[in-house]
Amino acid sequence: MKKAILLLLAVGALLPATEALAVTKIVSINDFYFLPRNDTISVGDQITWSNDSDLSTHSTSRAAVPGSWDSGPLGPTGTYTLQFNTAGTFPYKCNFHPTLMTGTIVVKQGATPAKPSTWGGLRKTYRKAAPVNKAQRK
Ligand SMILES: [Cu+2]
Repeated sequence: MKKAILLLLAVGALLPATEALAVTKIVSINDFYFLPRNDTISVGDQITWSNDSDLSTHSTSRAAVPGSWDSGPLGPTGTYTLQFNTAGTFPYKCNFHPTLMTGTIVVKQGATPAKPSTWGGLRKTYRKAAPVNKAQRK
């Protein structure tokens, strides 16, 4: 028993003491709106956009801002995940419906230490996108 406790203490000493867990929030893409439209997260957190519409192809994009993100076409069930490592306000839109579909991610300085990045503090993960049927584009 004493050995087990000592072993746990030794393992605990090797782990980082104050590393906060990153959170992943979901932004649902519906037919012609993002839900929630505006969201606030902490540095190091992730957003996963999920196309929950039945038929339409959408996207999440800040393509006009160099070094920012563009999911490309996301068909129904398609998702796109991005980790935000820099505090700031990030407005974005759907490239297919730019006047109807806009949203904003506000990233606040949190407990999670910022990780260095060579491209604007963003790290993207392309997970899955359903095949795009051009006839479905509106
Ligand atoms: Cu759209």
